[in-house]
Amino acid sequence: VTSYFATWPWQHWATKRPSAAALSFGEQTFSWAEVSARVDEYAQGLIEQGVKRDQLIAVVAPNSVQVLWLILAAIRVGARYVGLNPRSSQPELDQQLESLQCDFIWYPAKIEHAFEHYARVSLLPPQQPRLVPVTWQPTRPATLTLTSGSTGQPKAVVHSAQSQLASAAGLLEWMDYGEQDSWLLSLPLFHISGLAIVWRWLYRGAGLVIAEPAQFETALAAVTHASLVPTQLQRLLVSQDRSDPPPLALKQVLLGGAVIPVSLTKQAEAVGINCWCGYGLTEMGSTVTAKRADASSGVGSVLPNRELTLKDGEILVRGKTQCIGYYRNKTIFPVADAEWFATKDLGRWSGEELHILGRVDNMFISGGENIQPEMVEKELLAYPGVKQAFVLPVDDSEFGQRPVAIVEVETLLDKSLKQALHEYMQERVTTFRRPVEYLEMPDNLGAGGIKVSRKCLTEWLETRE
Ligand code: 4YB
Repeated sequence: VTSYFATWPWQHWATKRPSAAALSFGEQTFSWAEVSARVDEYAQGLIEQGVKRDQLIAVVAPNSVQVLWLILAAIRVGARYVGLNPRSSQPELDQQLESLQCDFIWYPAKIEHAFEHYARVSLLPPQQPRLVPVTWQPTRPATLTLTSGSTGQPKAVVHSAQSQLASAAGLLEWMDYGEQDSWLLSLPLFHISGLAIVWRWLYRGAGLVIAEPAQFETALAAVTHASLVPTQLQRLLVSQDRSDPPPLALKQVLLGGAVIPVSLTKQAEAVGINCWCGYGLTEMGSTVTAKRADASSGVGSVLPNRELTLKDGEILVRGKTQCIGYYRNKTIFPVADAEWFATKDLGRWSGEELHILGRVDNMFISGGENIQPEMVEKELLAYPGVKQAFVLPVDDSEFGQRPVAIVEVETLLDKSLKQALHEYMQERVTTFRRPVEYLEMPDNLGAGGIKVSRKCLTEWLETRE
C-alpha cells in the first residue's frame, strides 16, 4: 500500500511550505503553519474534554470553519467524525444519533434542535500545551458519512484518510488543482462531495475557501475551483446573466451527484468555466468516473485508483477509494460479501465512456411494461426551458401504475406549455412511457439539498390527491 504522507498532511505542508496560504474565510487567512498549529491545539483541547481514540464525534451544523477544525482535530486524536444534516427534522436526527451511538456531539449555538442525551464538546485551546500522543495512521477509520439510498434508514459509510487521499490523488491526475488555486467548500461536510474537497486540499496543499452562506455567490466568483451539483451551476449562470455580474475567476468546476444536462455545461463553458462531469457515490469516496464536458451526456471513463465493470447492466465498483464498511452497533461491517460493490445504478459503455441509465430501484411497471423514469426525464430535460424533470409512478386501477412528470421550468407551467410538452413527448417516447400529467415542482422540494428526493416527491404526489 502506498502511503501518501509520512505524517499528518497538514504537518507535511507546514514543514514544506509553512507560510503558503492554506485556508481562508471572510477576511481571515491561515498559512499551513497556522493550520497545523490550530489543529494541534484543538486536538489537545478535545483530549482534555475526554475524547479518546476510536470515539465518535457527531457534528450537526452547516459548513463553517469550526466544522473543518473539528474534523481535523478529531482525526488528529484518532477519533472519528460524522456529519449530520442540520436541516433534518428533530425525529430524524434523534433516530440517526441513536443508531450511531456517538460519544460526543457538537452543534452551533444558534441551532434549533435539542440534544440533551449527548456530551457536548467545544473547540477550546488547551489548558496545558502538550503534544497529542497519536501518530499518523492513514488506514484507521476517520470519517463516517450518512447516505440514504432510496429506502429506509441511512447507512453510515466509514472511510479512512487513505481511501479519501486515494480518491483525491486519482482525480487530480486528470484535473489541475495547483498550489496557487483555491477550491470553495461549496458542498456540505456531512456529504461525501464536501469531504472530498477537504481531502483534495490536503492532498495538494493548495487553497481552501470557506464562505458564509450570505457570501456564497461572491465567493464562488472569486475562487478558481468548486464542486457543484447541476442546480448550483444553473443558479450561478442565472446570476451571471444579470446586468453587472461579479467578474469570474472560477476556471474549473467539478459536477456530479445527479444527471448533468449537456445544455448546462455548454452554457458554462461559453462563459469560460471548464466543466468536469463526474459520476460518484459515497461508498467510493465520491467521484468514480469523470471527463471534461463535451457534446455527449456520458460521465467519462474510470479514474485512477477505481475499477468499474457492468454486470447485467448494473454498475459494479471497487478499488483503493472504496470505504472500509458500514457502521452499525459500534461495529464496522463490510459493504458486501462479493468482490465488487453493486451500486444499483444502471450503466452502458459507449466505447471508453460510461453512460448512466438510471437506478435499478426507480424502475416501475405500467400495464406490464417496464418504465425506467430516467429515460423519460432525459427527453424532458432536452426541452428548452426545462430545468429539472422527475417522472414518478402513480397508482392506476387499469395499468397498475402510470407515469406522472414533475418539472421545473424557467417560465410558468401553464396550459399551453403542458400541451407543448405533451406533443413534444408524443414524438419521442412510446405511448406507455409518456407522462399522463405534468405538474410544477413544489418550491420546497426542488432546491436546497444536494439532490431532490424521489421519496419526498412521491409523498407529495400522494398527499395531493
Ligand atoms: C448520478 C451521477 C451522475 C451520482 N449522473 N446519477 O466530488 C464529487 O464527485 C462531486 C462533485 C460535485 C457534486 C457531487 C459530487 C459527488 O461526490 C457526488 C457523489 C454522490 O452523489 N454520492 S451519493 O452517495 O450521495 O449518491 C450516489 C448516487 O447518485 C449514485 O449511485 C447515482 O445514482 C447518483 N449519481 N452522480 C446520474 N453524474
